[in-house]
Amino acid sequence: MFSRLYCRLMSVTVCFLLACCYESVKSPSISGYHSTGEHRNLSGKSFFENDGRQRRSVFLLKYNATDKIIFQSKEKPATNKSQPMQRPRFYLPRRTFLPLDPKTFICYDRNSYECGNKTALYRDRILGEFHKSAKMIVNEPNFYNVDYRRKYHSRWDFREAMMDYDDGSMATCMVMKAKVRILRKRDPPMNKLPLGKFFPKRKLFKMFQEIRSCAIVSSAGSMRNSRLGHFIDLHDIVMRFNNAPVEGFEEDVGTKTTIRVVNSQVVSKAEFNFVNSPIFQNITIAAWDPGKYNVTLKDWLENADFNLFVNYEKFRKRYPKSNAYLIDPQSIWKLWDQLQGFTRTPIRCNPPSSGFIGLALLLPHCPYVDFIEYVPSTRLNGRCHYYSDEINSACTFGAWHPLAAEKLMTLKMNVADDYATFQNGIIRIRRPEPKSCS
Ligand code: NCC
Repeated sequence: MFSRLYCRLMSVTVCFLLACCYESVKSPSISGYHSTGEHRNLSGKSFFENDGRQRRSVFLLKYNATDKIIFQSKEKPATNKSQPMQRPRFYLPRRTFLPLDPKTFICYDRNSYECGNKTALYRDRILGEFHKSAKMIVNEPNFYNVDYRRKYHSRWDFREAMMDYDDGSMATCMVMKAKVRILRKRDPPMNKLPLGKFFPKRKLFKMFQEIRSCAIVSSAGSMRNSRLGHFIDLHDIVMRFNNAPVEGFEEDVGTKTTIRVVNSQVVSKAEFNFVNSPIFQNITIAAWDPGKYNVTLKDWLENADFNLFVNYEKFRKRYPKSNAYLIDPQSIWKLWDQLQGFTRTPIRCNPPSSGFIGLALLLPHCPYVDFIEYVPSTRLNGRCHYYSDEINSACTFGAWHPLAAEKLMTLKMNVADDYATFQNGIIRIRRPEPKSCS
């Protein structure tokens, strides 16, 4: 078994090195950044190889901006001020302090020793905060009736042991294995129910002949002043969340929107104006609601967390050509299972955030995904969103969703180097080869 594993590790390493050579020879840098410098952090390790993996700058890429299918919406902030704002059902504690002063870690010369050390120190502080936050669960109610039993059999023990040596592909495969998906017309019981008639016939992203790259734009406050708009727009698919606007923030968040992942509060609450707001039109919509853990789709239809079905039907009636889908709630909990399986301590018994669900939905369609400001860069500013003035660091470090665990797992999958991750705010996740996940 070990010799097979050794062979697999060797082949993965060889492929990775070949891919590195290929890209660095073929691909011009679009920003002038290069990641050839060898730096050591304070513990003496190269910070490009801090967990045994060689990582690269995400800017060493060749972009071909031609023949893209671009979906643009005229986006205005999607909150209808005339509608009373409903308080969220779930309490999100407000944390107005930042656990660290990110400004002291900002640096620009990625090849300098000093910048390398600053970035490595920042990385260690952020990881520390995520670990702390991931462990902060005390007597939380099990609202979703999560009944997860960790399977302590020999295979599991072996898998746990292997996680220590994981090069990231195990984490990525686990996310892929959740098979987060949209519900289709033919899925029972939808094939027999009126709701199923409203589902689009087309498969997700059917209109794309080829997808070469995807970007996910988190709604985090640290998107502000990122100036990553152009970088984001160069991707074939751009995913955004909920009612996060583009208008007025183009330089930082880009102009292109292909898909929005929206939670059931946004679909159902009048203040978000889901059916009428232009922000949700002429793009793909993937709406989700968790229902309860381990229930049938029939039960979900009767007991959704927020009743998104009424507005979903209205939306589909009004825009019959729209690509508006519902995400299979069972697949969302499978993703939660994978996240818990990956994390050694118990995670929050609440569904994953839209960000993590979006990643799991998108990854099977893209050779790689650039996730922007999901892991906060040194631009971290305490704001909850880039488009609001609310100060709440709990939005970044987690308070209700198992956000800290999600971000730690995502960091494990990351192939971008520390400078790209913690100074530029970009992590990159490559879709694994199907064979490597078997
Ligand atoms: O805030 P939200 O998330 O819409 O953000 C979308 C995704 O961006 C990532 N994010 C956001 C802020 C931040 N500081 N750091 C981040 O990493 C997360 O991955 C997040 O998923 C949601 O996940 O759907 C959520 O939606 C909001 C809210 O419903 C909508 O914004 C509409 O107002 C939830 N807040 C409340 O319900 C009060 C939030 O918990 C999760």
